[in-house]
Amino acid sequence: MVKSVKMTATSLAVLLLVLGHAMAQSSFKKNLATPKPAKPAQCCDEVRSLKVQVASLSSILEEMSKKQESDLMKVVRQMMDLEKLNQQHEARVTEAESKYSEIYNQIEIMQLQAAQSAPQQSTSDAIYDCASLYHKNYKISGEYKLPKDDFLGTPELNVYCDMENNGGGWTVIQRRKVGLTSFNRDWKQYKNGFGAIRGDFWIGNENIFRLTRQPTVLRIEMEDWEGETRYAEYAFFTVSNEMNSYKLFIANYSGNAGDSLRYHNNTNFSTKNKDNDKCVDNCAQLRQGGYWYNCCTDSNVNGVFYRYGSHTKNPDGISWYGWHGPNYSLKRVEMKIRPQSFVP
Ligand SMILES: *[C@@H]1O[C@H](CO)[C@@H](O)[C@H](O)[C@H]1NC(C)=O
Ligand SMILES: *[C@@H]1O[C@H](CO)[C@@H](O)[C@H](O)[C@H]1NC(C)=O
Ligand SMILES: *[C@@H]1O[C@H](CO)[C@@H](O)[C@H](O)[C@H]1NC(C)=O
Ligand SMILES: *[C@@H]1O[C@H](CO)[C@@H](O)[C@H](O)[C@H]1NC(C)=O
Ligand SMILES: [Ca+2]
Repeated sequence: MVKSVKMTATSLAVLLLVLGHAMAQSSFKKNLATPKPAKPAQCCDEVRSLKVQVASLSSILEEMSKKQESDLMKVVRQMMDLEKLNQQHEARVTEAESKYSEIYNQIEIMQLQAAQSAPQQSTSDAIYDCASLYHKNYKISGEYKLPKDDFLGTPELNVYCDMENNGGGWTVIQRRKVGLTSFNRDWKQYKNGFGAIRGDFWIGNENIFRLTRQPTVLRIEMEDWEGETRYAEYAFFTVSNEMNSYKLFIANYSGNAGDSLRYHNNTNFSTKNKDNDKCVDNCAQLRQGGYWYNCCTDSNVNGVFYRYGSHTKNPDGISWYGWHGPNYSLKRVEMKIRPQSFVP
C-alpha cells in the first residue's frame, strides 16, 4: 500500500516535471512575452474548489429561494387574512348600517304613532304632508314616512319636512346641494322620483300632482357660490296629472330672486325622452334636466350641477335668470310646498 502510494507519488512528480518542462518549452516557443503561469495541478485544484463553491452557492441559492418562497407564502397568507378581516369589517359595517336604519325606522314609526295619538289640532285626521304632521305637533325638521291613505289614494311616501324655516310645515319636493346625483333622467324617473331624501332628489311628478290637489304655496330657495341666498315664492302652485303632462300652473309671485318660473307657467313637463316643450329644439336634452321647458328656460333648477369655478360658461347649469342670468349655476336650490291654508 505504502509503496504503491509512494510509487504513484513519484511517478506523478516525474510526470508533472516532464509536462511542466514541455509546457514551458511550448509556451516559450509560442510566445516569449506571455508565459502561461497555470500549472495543471493548480488548474484542477481551482476547478475543484470552484466546483465546491458553485455547489455551496447553488445550495445557498436553493435555500434562499425556498426562504423567499416561504416568505412569499407568508405574505400571501397575510394578505388573505387581511382580506378576510376587511370582509368581516365590511359585513359588520353593513350590519350596523341596517341596524341603524331599522332603529331609525322604528323611531319614525313611534314618532308617527305619537303624532297620530297626539291631541287633535287640525280638522283632518289624515297625514298626507309635512303641514299635517306639523299640526300633529311634530316640529323637528327631518325625514318622515307619510302613511298610505286609501281614502286619498296616496301611497306610503318618504318625505323631508322643513319644520323650522318660514313657519315650518314645508314638504321639500326638490333639492340640489351635493351635486353627485344626475338630474338628466327620463320621464318615468321624474314621474316616480329619484335621489336621496336627505341629499339631492326629485320627489316625483306623481307625488307633486297629489300633494298640490289642495291650494298650495311653492317656495324656491337658492344660494350662490358667494354664500348669498334668495327666494322666489308662488302663493299658488299646482301641477296637472300625467294625462295632462304634469302641466304647471303658478301665480302670485313674491320674493327677491326674480319671477323666473313665470316663463314656464302653463307648460307641460319635459324630459330627455319626452319633448313636450314649446320649441323646435329638445330643451330637456339641451338643458340636461327634466322641467317645465318653454323655449327653453328662464330658470333650470334641475340642470347640471357645476362646482365652483366651472359654473359660468354653460347654459345647462342650475340657473335662475332673474338673479344670476343664464350662465351661472347655483350652489344650492330647494323647492318646498305647503298648503295655502297653513297657519303656523
Ligand atoms: C300638453 O300636453 C297635453 C297632453 O298631455 C297636450 O294636449 C297639450 O297640447 C300640451 N300642451 C303644450 C303647450 O304642449
Ligand atoms: C299663469 O297662467 C295663469 C293662466 O293660466 C295666470 O292666471 C297666472 O297669473 C299665470 N302666472 C304667472 C306667474 O304669470
Ligand atoms: C293671487 O292673489 C290675488 C290677490 O290676493 C287673488 O285674488 C288671486 O285669486 C290669486 N291668484 C291665485 C291663482 O291664487
Ligand atoms: C352666456 O353665454 C353665452 C355663450 O356661452 C353668451 O352668448 C351669452 O352672452 C352669455 N350671457 C350672459 C348674460 O353672460
Ligand atoms: Ca321641442
